[in-house]
Amino acid sequence: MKLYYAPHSRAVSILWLLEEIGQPYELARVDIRSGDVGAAYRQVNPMGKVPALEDGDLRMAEGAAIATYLGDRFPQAGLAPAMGDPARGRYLQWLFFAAGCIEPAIAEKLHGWAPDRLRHAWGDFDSVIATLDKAVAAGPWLLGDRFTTADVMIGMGVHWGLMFGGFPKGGAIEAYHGRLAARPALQRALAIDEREAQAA
Ligand SMILES: N[C@@H](CCC(=O)N[C@@H](CS)C(=O)NCC(=O)O)C(=O)O
Repeated sequence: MKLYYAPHSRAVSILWLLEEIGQPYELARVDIRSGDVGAAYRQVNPMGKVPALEDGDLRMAEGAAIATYLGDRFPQAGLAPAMGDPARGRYLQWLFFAAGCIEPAIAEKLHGWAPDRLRHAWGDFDSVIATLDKAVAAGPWLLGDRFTTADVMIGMGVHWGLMFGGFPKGGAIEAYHGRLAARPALQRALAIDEREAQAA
């Protein structure tokens, strides 16, 4: 497998997931900050963005889709409730909540967009925070004792939200982040990301 990646980007969530899965993979650096990723990479992802994944003949993009694919592709890692497992419904809900609600809520905060709960698909920053707070309060993970790919995608959103997105400190969300930060796979992914950033 090959992960198309750039340091300090959304590709870090898939890097973390690959570290959780523990199967061999390689990193392919994409220079997203040069202004031109090149025609060859646009064959992989017409948006020119990272992450993208290559697995045999498959090339695919969009972090949430890649995470869903990888969770199912390696059932032995135990990171995704199987098809037909009732837990899969909630699992998918949280898997998509990261891109669908957390990301735009951070953008709302960062760019000072006027909240518009009714019209905005993510509700608003405050309702996303309240929902998240409730979801992670019991813990340790979103599905209770079961750590899943959804924790990786939500967890990366929480990581960035606490760093620069105005997420509240000192409550359930920060405690959840503390549990995530203790995972060796996340520590390895962040170390790889830092090493790659230094080498850039
Ligand atoms: N919807 C995409 C967003 C990916 C994305 O925005 N990636 C940024 C890096 S964090 C990127 O590649 N930007 C370069 C560009 O747009 O040219 C996903 O969730 O995977």
